[in-house]
Amino acid sequence: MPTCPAPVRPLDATAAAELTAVAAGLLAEHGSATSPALLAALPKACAGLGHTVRQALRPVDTADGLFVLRGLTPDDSGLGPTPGHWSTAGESGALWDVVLLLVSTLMGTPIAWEGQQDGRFVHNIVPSPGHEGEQTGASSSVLLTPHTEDAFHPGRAHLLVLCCMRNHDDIATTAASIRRTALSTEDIAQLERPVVPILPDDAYERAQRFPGRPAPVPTLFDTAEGLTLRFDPAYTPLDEADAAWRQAYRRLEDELARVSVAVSLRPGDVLVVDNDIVVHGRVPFRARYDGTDRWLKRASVRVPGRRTRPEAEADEHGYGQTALEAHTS
Ligand SMILES: O=C(O)CCC(=O)C(=O)O
Ligand SMILES: [Fe+2]
Repeated sequence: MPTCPAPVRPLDATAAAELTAVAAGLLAEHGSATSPALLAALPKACAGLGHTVRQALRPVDTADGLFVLRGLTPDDSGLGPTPGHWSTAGESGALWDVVLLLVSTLMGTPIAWEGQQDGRFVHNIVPSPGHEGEQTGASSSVLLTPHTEDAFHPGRAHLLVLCCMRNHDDIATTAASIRRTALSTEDIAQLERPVVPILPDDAYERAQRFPGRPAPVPTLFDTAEGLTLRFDPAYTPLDEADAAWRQAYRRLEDELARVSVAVSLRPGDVLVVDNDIVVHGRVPFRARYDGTDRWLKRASVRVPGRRTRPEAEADEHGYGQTALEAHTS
């Protein structure tokens, strides 16, 4: 097994068993991973978790903004077939939805979008027939270009949490940290200017009808801890920008490609990426469509009180929809 190119945070067997047992208890009590009562119960359930689990699930603390939590052990035969589409996933792998909600709640507040995957707080990322060439989680045959998750939206997640259910063909998620890039001060200054907008992506069925065109946004933002970024070239009308900005943007793309790591998640691995520091994507692959396909579960988390974005992004209204929060805590 090749070594993991991202920092690995081990979760020992006792802590993994504790987390899984608490998730199983919540699921048994509430009947469904999408139950509003289960969502509301998350903070209390987290408060009851032991120190080892809580310590393993502290927020991202690596300089480059990502880590892989390793130690959870889904049982492949018990998972059932990989769903053919997110809309037919139902309760497939529901225990892991709850595990992911606990992990997310330990790090912040899970969020969902009304217009995406039926408002679920845990998304199923599976390749789906007819979607092979899209720039969404459901694609397969194309490179999913590095992006900030929900880049168009000022209320996007601070953390993206991807839990691997199945990945028989070792298909890699890519991750590139802005903190590892080397850009000139001139290029940084160019990209701190709001020049072009980022448009809503194809995964938002309802947000497509959001009013008007979004305003131009800066690509880079300087904070006390270093640069953060908001980047999604596939949904950015680059040809509307001036030449100097475009050249700086191209150099940013090149630098992100240079520092990109390919993380092939194993079942049970949870990849946590700081969505303000790291852009992620996926290498192309051939879907199997036989119930054994690659299958990830994804949660999005807000971390209250973060100062990683321009002030102007604090107001998320006017973007068609606002994020739903799993609980208030
Ligand atoms: O499939 C992957 O590895 C990542 C897909 C992706 O971009 C996402 O789930 O947000
Ligand atoms: Fe993504």
